[in-house]
Amino acid sequence: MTLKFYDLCGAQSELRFSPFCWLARLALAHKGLKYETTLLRFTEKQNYPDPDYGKLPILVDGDKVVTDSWSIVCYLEATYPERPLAHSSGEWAAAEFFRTWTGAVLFPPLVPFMMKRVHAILDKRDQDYFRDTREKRFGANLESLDQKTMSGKESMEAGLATLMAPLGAHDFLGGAVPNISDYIVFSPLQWQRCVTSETFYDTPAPVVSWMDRMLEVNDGVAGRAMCAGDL
Ligand SMILES: N[C@@H](CCC(=O)N[C@@H](CS)C(=O)NCC(=O)O)C(=O)O
Repeated sequence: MTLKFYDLCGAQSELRFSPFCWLARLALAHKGLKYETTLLRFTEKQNYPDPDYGKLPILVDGDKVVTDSWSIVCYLEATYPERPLAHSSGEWAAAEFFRTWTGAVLFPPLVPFMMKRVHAILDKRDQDYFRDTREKRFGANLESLDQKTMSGKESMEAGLATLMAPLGAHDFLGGAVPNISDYIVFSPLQWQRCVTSETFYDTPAPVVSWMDRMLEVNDGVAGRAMCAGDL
């Protein structure tokens, strides 16, 4: 049975940027699973395997439709246990920590910075949809959200400084090899990397080195990704 992965793309179909899609995609790559990819835009929900859910990523495995990146991770681990994403319940416990930490510490400063820049890489129909939905969600226009970016510098740098503790002593959050915690923390940074070459914070050297390693693992799936900044 062929696994089918539904991923979000920008105006250029090879520009795949969603942090949640990256998490699922990195989990698939870690497991070395073969799958078919369908690239879809925000406004093509009628072609999503679950149009009512209306979000990506989605994984389809036979008649099983798995929505939500973390559910996809858990489904893959349960269904395809070879090449585990974590090797012990302790590693899974740490992953739960990093999942909460990433949501609480990395996403909040990144989101205001990213909105205007994600908008710029979408096709016209998606741009209208994205502006409308995000401006309603945040109660502010995308440009004024961007003005909050500089106030996120301190919290982003404090968050990345925390990562220096494990990454100053280990190559990966998983130790000598990457595990699911690495993919969780890396996904929002890969989101930024794919969308823009701009930044608003300084990254400590051990985190830069870890990022470089993350771009190379699993046959360089993350490093080979199309980035809007390179176009
Ligand atoms: N909790 C979900 C969130 C997925 C999500 O929000 N995906 C965004 C793309 S980054 C999406 O498809 N949004 C659809 C929309 O805004 O219409 C997950 O982890 O997969």
